[in-house]
Amino acid sequence: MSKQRLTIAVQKSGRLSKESIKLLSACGVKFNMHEARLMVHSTSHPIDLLRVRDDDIPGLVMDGVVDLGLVGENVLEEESLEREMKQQSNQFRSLRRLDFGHCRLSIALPTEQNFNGIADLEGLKIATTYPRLLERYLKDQGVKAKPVMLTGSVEVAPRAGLANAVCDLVSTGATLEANGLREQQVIFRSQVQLIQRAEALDPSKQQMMDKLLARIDGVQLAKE
Ligand code: PRT
Ligand code: ZN
Repeated sequence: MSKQRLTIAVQKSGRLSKESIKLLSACGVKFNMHEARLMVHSTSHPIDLLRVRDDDIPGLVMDGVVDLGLVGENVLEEESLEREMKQQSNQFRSLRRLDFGHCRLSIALPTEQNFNGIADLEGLKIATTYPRLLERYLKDQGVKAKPVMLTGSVEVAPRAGLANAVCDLVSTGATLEANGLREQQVIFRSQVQLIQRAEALDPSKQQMMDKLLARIDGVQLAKE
């Protein structure tokens, strides 16, 4: 990777991809997108995009492999907690919260199940892709429940007999409803953040960075 080019990790394909590219385009950063490519060079600025799974973005920034990343706070905080536990580096700079990718991480139970408060979770198995965020919440609440890690199809876990409840991302609530679940408790609210690696950028990259940030602020302001 060239030292002089700013590298930005973005989600390759998923809910954040389009908005991430749209934001950079609105900043005047042009790309010739090739769907299959991992690395895309800007044709207008010394900027390279690294297109990866969203789960890999925080680690790439925390390890200083890329300069910047656009990622949901749910994934960012989960990775940060995971690394803290493993005593791995989890340092990064939070530059901006951006106005997309809004969602919440919520605990949901089968609709027919009585729920009078968090204490009712005691002893339950809760399926989730975010075990660290869930563990932190349960600990804060003083409730003993068991996170069951699933990387997908979390919402079918109760019906499949894998868990009693779920802790999953929600935006409209339609998915929970379609699976006979009712949202009971929001544990984390998320939107996309622009993050930077902890180690300082060299001056030419920092200059590019300052310009980009000023344009992002302009774009965000114009949206309001
Ligand atoms: O392949 P890769 O790992 O990159 O993608 P992914 O499948 O892990 O993630 P993706 O593209 O689904 O989501 C990327 C990010 O978008 C998440 O990490 C969140 O920060 C953000 N986001 C915003 C959401 C949602 N809204 C969302 N609704 N991510 C997931 N969902 C899912 C949720 O898991 C559930 O299955 O949508 C369903 C619920 O939606 P509603 O509208 O029915 O409530
Ligand atoms: Zn993912």
